[in-house]
Amino acid sequence: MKILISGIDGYIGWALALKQLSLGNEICGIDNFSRRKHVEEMDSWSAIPISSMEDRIKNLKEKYGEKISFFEGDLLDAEFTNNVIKNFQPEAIVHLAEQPSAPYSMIDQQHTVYTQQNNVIGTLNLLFAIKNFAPKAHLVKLGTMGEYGYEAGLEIAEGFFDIEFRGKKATIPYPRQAGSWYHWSKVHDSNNIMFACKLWGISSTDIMQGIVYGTRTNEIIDEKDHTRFDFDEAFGTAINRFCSQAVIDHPLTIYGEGGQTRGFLALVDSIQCISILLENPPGESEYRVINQFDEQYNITEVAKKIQKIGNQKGLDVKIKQTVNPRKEKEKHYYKADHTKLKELGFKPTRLIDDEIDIMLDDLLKYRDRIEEKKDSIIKLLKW
Ligand code: USQ
Repeated sequence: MKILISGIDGYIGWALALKQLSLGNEICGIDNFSRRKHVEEMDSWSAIPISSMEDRIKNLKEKYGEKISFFEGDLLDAEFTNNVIKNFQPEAIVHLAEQPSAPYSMIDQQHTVYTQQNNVIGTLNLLFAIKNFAPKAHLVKLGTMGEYGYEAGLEIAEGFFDIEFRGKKATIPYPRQAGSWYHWSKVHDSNNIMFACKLWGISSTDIMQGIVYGTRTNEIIDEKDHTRFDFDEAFGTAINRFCSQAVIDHPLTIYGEGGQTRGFLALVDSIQCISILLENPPGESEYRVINQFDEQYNITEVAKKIQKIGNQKGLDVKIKQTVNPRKEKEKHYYKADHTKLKELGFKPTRLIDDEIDIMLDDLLKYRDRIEEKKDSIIKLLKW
């Protein structure tokens, strides 16, 4: 299969490229390196060092020859986007090229406008390019479980749900109640993609993904294969941040009471899920929504697991509740359907405890790098 990965330089993009190449598929990657720049803006870096794209591609070409190509560019540049799709003629496009941080989107007006413009307009340009130059391509788009939000107090359906209102029945999209400007950008994307499928007959899978964590996949073996791993306040997500904090004896930063519940998925299984979705595309004109996560925990439960496993390794892991910088419910009901991937054959391969164990071992090797940038752990980014 010919697969275009937008955002190939990111945490998931790089790991996915390695997997798909190992399966014999042909990969074209695009990226504007915004993630590297934004993490630098937070005075931070990836805990695990990653090479330049030039070196990454050089290494891959030695193994996979012409099956890998890369173009630097921005989806906001419609001409660039059109040319890539026209010339490569992908059968599938995995769209990961978005600004992914909720805290970053909340910094100020400029960061909010940037996030929504980058994400929403970039996706629109991609949709037009697909319509005009590769109308049969399957668009796999990374959305987030955060699109549904955590306020409803109801079970969350997988995309669509049945409703009866004043005597009439209908199947409609499950309501979205996002909690940050970033999460809203994904909601706007979802609406635009759903409409494009209806309007132009595009087929798309919109993935509502939970929090992804971990340092490894089956293809990440040598140091040169590693994907990035962030721990700063904006770009590090809860588990990855906590593990980084644990290895430098920084107290784990629980916001508020730590009662917020999330769905979690190991990186290796996120890559497995995306691969399954690529192999099982939806029908023509179909807009398919997938809820993609495995286990579910609240933030305190996650911190306690890391404390226990860290202490078994001789670390002295402390937990410290801080004032919650976010506007979010401290505790909430959380039950979300996630059956479609299992029906397609998804079998989780990692449990959270095993993965935390591996992550701590990997991160201990880079303790000095985390220590050097530890001021980026708390930047006081408020909602
Ligand atoms: N939290 C802490 N301490 C920290 C960091 C976070 O207590 O040091 C809490 C937050 O208050 C929040 C929860 O942990 O209640 C999750 O925060 P997060 O930063 O790990 O995740 P979030 O902002 O939701 O965003 C991340 C990714 C985003 C993805 C989303 C999936 O950055 O790209 O869309 O996870 S989900 O959460 O399922 O919407």
